[in-house]
Amino acid sequence: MTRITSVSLRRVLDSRGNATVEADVLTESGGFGRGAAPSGASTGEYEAIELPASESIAKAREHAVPRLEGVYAGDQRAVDNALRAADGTDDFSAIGANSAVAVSMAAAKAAADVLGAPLYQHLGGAFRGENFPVPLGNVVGGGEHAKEATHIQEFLAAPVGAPSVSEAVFANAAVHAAVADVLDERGVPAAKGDEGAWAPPISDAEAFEVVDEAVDRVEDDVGFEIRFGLDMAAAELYDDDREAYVYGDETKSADEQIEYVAGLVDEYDLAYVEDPLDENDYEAFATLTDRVGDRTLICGDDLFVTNVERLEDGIDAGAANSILIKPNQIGTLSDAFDAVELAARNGYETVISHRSGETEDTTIAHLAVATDAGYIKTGTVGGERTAKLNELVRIADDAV
Ligand code: 2PG
Ligand code: MG
Repeated sequence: MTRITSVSLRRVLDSRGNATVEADVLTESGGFGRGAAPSGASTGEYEAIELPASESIAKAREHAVPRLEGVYAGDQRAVDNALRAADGTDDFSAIGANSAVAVSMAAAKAAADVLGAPLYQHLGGAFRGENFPVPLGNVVGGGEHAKEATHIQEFLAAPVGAPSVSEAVFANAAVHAAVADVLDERGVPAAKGDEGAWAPPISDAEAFEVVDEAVDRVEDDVGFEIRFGLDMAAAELYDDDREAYVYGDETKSADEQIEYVAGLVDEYDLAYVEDPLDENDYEAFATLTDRVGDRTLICGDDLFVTNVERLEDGIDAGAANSILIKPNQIGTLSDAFDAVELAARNGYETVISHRSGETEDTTIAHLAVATDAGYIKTGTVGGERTAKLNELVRIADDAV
């Protein structure tokens, strides 16, 4: 029933106005699934390769589509193996990870459609975990997502004490609104960055004050614990030639960066720190994790790129205690599941994540529930972000 009869690919807009790949998968019994690839701006050096959308579509039509017809959409490994075989490289540089991930997600949705089951059930089995992922909400940001704003890429509200996913989602939106109030009181104008976070022209030190204040206000209001965290995207700050992290006119050595981040964890009781160090420096990651990993999550994004081999190296080195999972970093849902499984077996927390360039696709909300992830990072406001957040609320309400 889930045998694939057709795969079609087209160019659609992403949230930055760039072209991205959308895939439709049809099965012989009339099952239908649609998936669209997201796109990063602060991409890791070791990610699977995204090709220009038109090129990726042309290559996938030529090499992948003929192999996919006849494969069972309900057999996700078979679909993803067909994509890998059609590509023939390790990093999807032949057909593009953007077409691969769009087809992989569309096939999963087509299979769920045939079964008449929500995607998270098809992906994760019949049992839904008791726990819903805590949404990490980007409220202030800069780096590659907004020039002239903070050096640190993302300040993320973390409503760890929220009694429900819905209250967590609304708490993050309230922190986003409170940040606007605090900035206004300080006379700071702020546009928004790529993910809808405020992108004020202030120092990182002032951003900590602003977010801390906004979180406190909302915490008082809602009556449950809200902390915050960071995505430092430090590979973008790191200058290989100078062997230093560059913050405008200032630089920090790796040791100074470790000292700086450890100090921030203690001063602000940070719940989460993503990519605090360069993607090639497992050793510095390990030093920091050893120091603060008992009280915060040290998460590898550009460090691990959802890749089991890099995660294995990280586990051996003690580099982190959590991993960011982005299906398009590796190219297929099966590969993303393998990374989740390896992480879980080794006590690593998993954080399912959007990209800065997004679409209305809601697959990651289902993926987070299906894999019982502790966290989901998918923004706070803006249609392509709320698409996922509202889907999470619907899943919790059994209304998908
Ligand atoms: C990140 C992501 C998403 P990008 O660094 O975690 O927030 O950004 O998609 O630009 O890599
Ligand atoms: Mg990141």
